[in-house]
Amino acid sequence: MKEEYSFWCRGSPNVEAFREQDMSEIQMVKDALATAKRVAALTGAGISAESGVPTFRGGGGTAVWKGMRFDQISSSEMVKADLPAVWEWFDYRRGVLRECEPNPAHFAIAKWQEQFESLALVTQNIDGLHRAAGSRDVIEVHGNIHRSRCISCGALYQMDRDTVPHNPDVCGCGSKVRPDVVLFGEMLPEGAYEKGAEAAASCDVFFTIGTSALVYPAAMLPEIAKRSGALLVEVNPEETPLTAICDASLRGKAGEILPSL
Ligand code: BJW
Ligand code: ZN
Repeated sequence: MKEEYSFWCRGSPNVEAFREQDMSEIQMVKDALATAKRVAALTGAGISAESGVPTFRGGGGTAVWKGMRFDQISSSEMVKADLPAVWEWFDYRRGVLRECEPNPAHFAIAKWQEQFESLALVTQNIDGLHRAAGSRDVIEVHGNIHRSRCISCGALYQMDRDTVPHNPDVCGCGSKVRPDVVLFGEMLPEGAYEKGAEAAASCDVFFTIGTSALVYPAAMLPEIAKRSGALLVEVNPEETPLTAICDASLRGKAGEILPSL
């Protein structure tokens, strides 16, 4: 299975435990969390890396599926041109996900909802691992891999995680179904971005965790939070375009850093 996914991004290698500089930044974040009432987080593929879910980018590479870059196959054009190939790619990933469980980062965030007056969790991930860890009201801006949608009437079908390959393949209306995920060139689910933007504009602390912050409009949320006066904290082994505006950049794995906060 693995060899078909020729670049298997698994986070940055050689990430040492927290550097000395991180310790003072960690303390700053802990102090902020001690008084914070409203916390918001944007998560990306990196938060699931320690669960065994491959990322798209990072470690200097880009994910490729059977010789095709992921952004080619995860595109609205490909749904029109070759829906079976799109399903093959998503069914493959649903097969990988059957073996994956939430990691300490997902559980740490799930605990935050009991700790703060409000917690808004916006995820770009389609893997469902936040919910599996106990997070409620997760704002899934890029959809969910375990749901499919009729290309004609829009009917939704929920699949359990063991249903691989997908089922059904055809809607009751006779049209094909496709994965209910947001591909390049497609609109986000109605209201999802707006909810995230509202949370970003009104929180005390905003975390951007395990995301390369390259994909819009999700990457605008940390910028909104910063402009609105939140403390902006990045958790990522690598720098991102957001690093320059972050108040704290905690370099390391989310599964190690988040529980330590
Ligand atoms: C760790 C770690 C560990 C590793 N711990 N960290 C404005 C400017 C330019 C372009 C645009 C723009 N607005 C819109 C666009 C176009 C486009 C876009 O953003 N393009 C850019 C790439 C240039 N956006 C869209 O098309 C969006 N739609 C839209 O805007 O609609 C309006 C519209 C419609 C029509 C015409 C015009 C406008 C939709 C975007 C949908 C993205 N979908 C995907 C695929 C989903 C399905 C699938 O899974 O296949 O979503 S793309 C892919 O990237 C996926 C992810 O959710 C998304 C973000 O990736 P993420 O989560 O950041 O992961 P990685 O892999 O990039 O990064 C992992 C990070 O983790 C790395 O930094 C590692 O270092 C780190 N890491 N281990 C912590 N242990
Ligand atoms: Zn239908």
